[in-house]
Amino acid sequence: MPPAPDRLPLPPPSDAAPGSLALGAPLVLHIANGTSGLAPHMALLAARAEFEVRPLELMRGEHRQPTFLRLNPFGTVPVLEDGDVVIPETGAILLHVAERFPAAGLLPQGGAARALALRWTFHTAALHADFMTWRRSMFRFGEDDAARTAVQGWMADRLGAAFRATDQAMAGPYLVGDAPCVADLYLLMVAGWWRSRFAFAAETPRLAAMLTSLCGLAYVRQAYAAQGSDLPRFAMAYDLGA
Ligand SMILES: N[C@@H](CCC(=O)N[C@@H](CS)C(=O)NCC(=O)O)C(=O)O
Repeated sequence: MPPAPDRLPLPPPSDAAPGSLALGAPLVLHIANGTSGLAPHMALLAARAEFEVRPLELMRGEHRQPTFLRLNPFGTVPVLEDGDVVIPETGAILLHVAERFPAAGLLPQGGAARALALRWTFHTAALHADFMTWRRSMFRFGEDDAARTAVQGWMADRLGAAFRATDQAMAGPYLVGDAPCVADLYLLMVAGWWRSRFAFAAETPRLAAMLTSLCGLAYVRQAYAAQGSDLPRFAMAYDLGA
């Protein structure tokens, strides 16, 4: 994945009235295969939404082209277009899909369960940001092995501690009780990227069971397959030296 630009362009002026929503047109999900669009892709499939996926090639810099920067001036995928509404940011897309398709049950409707689902969604967004910092540091530090090793160690501590705490704090077989919500899908995506660096089954058995169970869902399998990504496995030991 290419490094983040040092300077970000300013957002273009918008003609839309603040807060206006023009929903109804076909949904379009902009992604780069195997990256942060995996969880939104799962959510759209779970919701049985009609949507089109438009993959970009990050290595070719397609996310830095003016047409894409008009959608997301920060130049990151995923971005969801829902009619006139353009939604960058993985967590925001997940919550939007959950609210747009309530019958899918991807977000509890209210009360403590909803608050908990929001808590886990934001918590996972923070882990996601840390993960991306680590990914970008690999480019930033280039041949500087000491710096790369230091960041890698810091990230392993940070994500490992977060996964252990999650294992302890889960309110049921899923993050928020008996059914998966968007936060579970989000966590699956991030944990899947870290699967060869953390002994999920040995260290966090409840979390590993939850992630494994998610991987049995048809819409989850379909999203990984559609993006040409291997389905992560959490019940086995990876070679953690990798
Ligand atoms: N905060 C963003 C981060 C998304 C992100 O970093 N996406 C990566 C792909 S996984 C990307 O677009 N990288 C291209 C770049 O930063 O130049 C979100 O939650 O969607």
